[in-house]
Amino acid sequence: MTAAAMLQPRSTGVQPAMIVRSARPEDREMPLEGFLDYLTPIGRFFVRSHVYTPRIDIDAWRLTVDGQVETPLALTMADLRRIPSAEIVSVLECAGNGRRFFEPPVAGLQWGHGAAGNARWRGVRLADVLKRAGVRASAREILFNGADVPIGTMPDFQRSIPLSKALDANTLLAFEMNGQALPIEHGFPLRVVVPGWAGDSWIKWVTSITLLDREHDGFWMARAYRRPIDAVSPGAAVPLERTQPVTSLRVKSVIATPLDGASAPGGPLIIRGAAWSGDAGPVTAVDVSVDDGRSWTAATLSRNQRTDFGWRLWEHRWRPTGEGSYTIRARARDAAGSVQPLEPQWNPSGYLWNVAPRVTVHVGRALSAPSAPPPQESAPSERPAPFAKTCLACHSDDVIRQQRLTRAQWDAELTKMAGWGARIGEQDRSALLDYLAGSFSP
Ligand SMILES: Nc1nc2c(c(=O)[nH]1)N[C@H]1C(S)=C(S)[C@@H](COP(=O)(O)O)O[C@H]1N2
Ligand SMILES: [Mo]
Repeated sequence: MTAAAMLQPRSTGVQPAMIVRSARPEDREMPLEGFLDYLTPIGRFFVRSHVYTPRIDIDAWRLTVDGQVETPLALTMADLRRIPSAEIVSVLECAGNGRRFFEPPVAGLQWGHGAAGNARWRGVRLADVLKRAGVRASAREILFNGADVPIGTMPDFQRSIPLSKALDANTLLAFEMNGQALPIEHGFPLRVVVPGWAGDSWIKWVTSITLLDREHDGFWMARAYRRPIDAVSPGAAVPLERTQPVTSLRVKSVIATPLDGASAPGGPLIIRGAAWSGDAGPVTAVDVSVDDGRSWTAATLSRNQRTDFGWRLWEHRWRPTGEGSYTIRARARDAAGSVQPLEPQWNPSGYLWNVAPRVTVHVGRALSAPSAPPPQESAPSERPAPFAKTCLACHSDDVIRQQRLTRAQWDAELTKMAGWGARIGEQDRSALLDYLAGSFSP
């Protein structure tokens, strides 16, 4: 092993407490108790990778900067380390966090609340790197690409952000997370940090930056990570031209404890969680209701955690007035005055869930009904023969088993996968569709 190879951090490995949404590629969710930590430990930080984690040869690694610049650059890590560094605490949250709560269900990783974490990021300001290259007047958007390689004929994961966000002093090219070298799952050796914006803009393993005179028109900008411009009735289709790219996160709180369905013996109870916003941070207040939203009381926010983009822990001490079931809700407010909604705003890709969380607790002796058993995964019928070679060649089956889709939605998924290189014969296709629609339905 060369010295350089030793520099590459080992994988932190799957922590037993993580919820594995997909084993291959790696997609792991933080359990709810993670919202009790101010800084999320790396081993508990969610992972969202569209494709397999790449291998990085740090000796050969370069960051290129080209396109609408005066001087194209090819920087080594040593070059970057000579630029004065900056540090910021920021939430990283996947646009699809909370997708499993949308009704009717939508396709995609069925994240609960935990595709979010709060970390201290250190790196160089993107603006400082762009300044060295010389931004031409024609530059409008900054396109990032990473070292990960698409599976099959899937489009390469590339995203662009507007020049104004790229020049913001908070936007970094980070090489450290919580004081350690960036772990490989989180983008070693360098990732984009776009505080306030959803995770899809935070490109990992970044190797190239291209200045464009317009928004990038690749699949991941033009077809994915887009949200409706107008309100949508649940389940309705939205034409692409009535959508816009996902950018800022929205004001949000999550209840870490008590857990939904928990029983409490009576006496004082502490309700705790975390709250954050996007470009409109910091969070300025969290209100808690113990009567399902009829009345609200201000929770206590941690005083030394008021940053623009990090989350704030909050707590509310509560003494139940008697035995029975109580429905607890929390609702955050940000510096712009936006308040967490009480009702969902459904959208076809299940993005930006930020509904005021709701948990029910049973206080007192076991008089109250025991909590409902967790929903059973429907028993899958027998897998058709082509399943293994068509589906499991590229990804594990966990990503399929978590879906709850109609036949039409499964049909659309098969079309998408065929477009990404899955070879599905006509006969195999109907067998697969019968199996998927029969086994994993809403
Ligand atoms: N190169 C690359 N960057 C990427 C991704 C990816 O698949 N490839 N996933 C993005 C998405 S959708 C999210 S939510 C975040 C997740 O970052 P994490 O795995 O460090 O939590 O990385 C983003 N950056
Ligand atoms: Mo994401």
